[in-house]
Amino acid sequence: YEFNAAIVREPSTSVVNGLRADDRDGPTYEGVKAEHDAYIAAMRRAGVEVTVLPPLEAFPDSIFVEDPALVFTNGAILLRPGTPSRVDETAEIAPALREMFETVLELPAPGDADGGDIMYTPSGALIGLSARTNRIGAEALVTCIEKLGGKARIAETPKGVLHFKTASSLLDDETVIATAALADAAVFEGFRKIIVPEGEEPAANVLRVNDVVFASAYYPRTLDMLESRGYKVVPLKTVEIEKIDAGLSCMSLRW
Ligand code: CIR
Repeated sequence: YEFNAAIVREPSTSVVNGLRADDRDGPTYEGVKAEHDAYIAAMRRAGVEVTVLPPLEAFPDSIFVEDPALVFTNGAILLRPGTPSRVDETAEIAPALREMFETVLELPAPGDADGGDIMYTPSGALIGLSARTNRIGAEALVTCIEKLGGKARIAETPKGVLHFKTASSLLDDETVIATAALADAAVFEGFRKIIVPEGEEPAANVLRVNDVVFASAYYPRTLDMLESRGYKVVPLKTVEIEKIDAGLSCMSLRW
């Protein structure tokens, strides 16, 4: 969670058609744009140099750059998003990554993996299986991460969660925040676990950036809990992006 650099992508006006699990109303472009602008400003205040990529009208979900790639300080991995409308986002982000990283690996076909399912921890990456990340993809990804000199292991996640990190996030070297359902799933053995209060499940997607924690502004009990444990919280608006199943980690690639 110590980052110097990040990549984000401007939302396109097509973001109003972003994927969502149920057919509730989509967000407005202006609403998403305002939340995204505030997110970039918070990143910069936290000491991160942010590269902003241009919007892609053909890809409504392309603002969520976390999903088509994975980055480490010594290289990047181009992923294969596990939903048809997002597969070609990888080719769109590849040129920027090739410019910034000397080593860029590619997740081989036929497996799928979304970056939203990968959590970095001090002992290696945790890859959560989900509707977007299948076992073949996860196993191939372990090999790619090892080629970059890292470690990774695969974790089962409960059904009904879009991404592993929709329901859990790393807060510091020893601590994760998670929904009760995921915390019970035993993937976080050895970690101190902070469980989000019932009714505030989306609050489990926070983003630790250097000495602050970005958290959704709408879950007061979670914000209190984080503050009372000594975390410096930066509350950010997420109403619009939550309408398309997204949270704070999804909007950047960080290293
Ligand atoms: C999708 O369904 O792919 C987008 N509407 C939301 C992606 C959220 N990304 C993430 O959790 N890493």
